[in-house]
Amino acid sequence: MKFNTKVIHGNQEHDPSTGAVMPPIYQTSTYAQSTPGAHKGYEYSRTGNPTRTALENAMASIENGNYGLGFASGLSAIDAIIKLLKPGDEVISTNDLYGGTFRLFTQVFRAYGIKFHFVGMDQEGEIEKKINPNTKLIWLETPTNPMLNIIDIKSCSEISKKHNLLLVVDNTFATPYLQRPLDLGADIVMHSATKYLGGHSDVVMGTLVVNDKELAEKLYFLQNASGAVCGPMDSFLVLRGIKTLHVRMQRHCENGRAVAEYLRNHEKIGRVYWPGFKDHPNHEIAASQMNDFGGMVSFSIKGDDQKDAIKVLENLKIFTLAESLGGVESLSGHPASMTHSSIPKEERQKTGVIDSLIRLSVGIEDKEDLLSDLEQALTLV
Ligand code: P1T
Repeated sequence: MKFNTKVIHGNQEHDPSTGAVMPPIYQTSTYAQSTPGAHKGYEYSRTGNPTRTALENAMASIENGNYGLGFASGLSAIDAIIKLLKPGDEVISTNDLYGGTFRLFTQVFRAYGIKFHFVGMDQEGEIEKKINPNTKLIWLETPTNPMLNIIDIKSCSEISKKHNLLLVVDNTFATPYLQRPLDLGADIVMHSATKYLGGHSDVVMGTLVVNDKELAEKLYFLQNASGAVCGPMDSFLVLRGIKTLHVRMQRHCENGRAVAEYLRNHEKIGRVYWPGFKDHPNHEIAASQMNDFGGMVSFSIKGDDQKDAIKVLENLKIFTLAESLGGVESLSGHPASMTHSSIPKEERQKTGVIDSLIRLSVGIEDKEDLLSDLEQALTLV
């Protein structure tokens, strides 16, 4: 089955009892048993819920994996992964990543004795420098949030296999429409389903997909034991979102390209970060592991004055200034004070997240309106 068919039909069945084409929202916490232990596959909705199962199966299908898991948020999905580790274990993570992931690693799990190394994985050889007998896991986002760095998943998977490490790819920015990390050798693919998968800025959710049965069982155990599961309504909304993922992503990519090119040719713009540019440092890797370049674009205004960036953000009209990304509507953000404020300034600046950086999640509106909106805001600086 091809991807565009999978998003609509992959691992999905009509409801067996009524033929309902979309799975019902099983808004129930528990399930009747005829005698203790005799049930129809569901006992309690933290452990399992049919609407969540439908979402988990659909996720596994579109990521080309065997097992899907749904969580209450992207961060709770990450939390479950790190709970696979024990005190003394070490993680090598990309140094440009979502601020909330950095906060979870450094302000929660460090206190439990897990050590995190942050390295520039877009440069060859950086991972190996940190590998030692305690290393257990490699964590990466590609493209990264917010600098749009590209990391070679296949070469990371060669390193992880050689050293018997788990390779986790946060695929939130790319989505399985553009990139399927399990096919490239990753062990776990993680999503903030809040973003492109849900696609309508109306739900918070996280998902994991894996191939290995034993790994899946460990994660199912943690999902149930810690209990940060997604509810049936949220599962339904993300399942509905997935069905249009391919058409939305096509337009996100088209509009993302138009915005990136417009900004690059604008006299007031300093730097534009978008992996589709031929001179992006890892453009060739992006072109080989992704089907297109996505709808996320970051940029700075010439002179790098934070006041100019704030002025532009305050004056955009179609781009809404808000946290998050991946919805049908265009959003703008100021990573330094919003999504990445939990990363200390000196750490942020090392990776390019300067105070004048603007991040855009380019939506699926008419691109001429988006460009006019940018134009009118940029005339003010
Ligand atoms: O917000 P939540 O669903 O818990 O997902 C966390 C998360 C994980 N990974 C990546 C790459 C993310 O971008 C996020 C959330 N990011 C934002 C809210 C943001 O605006 O960047």
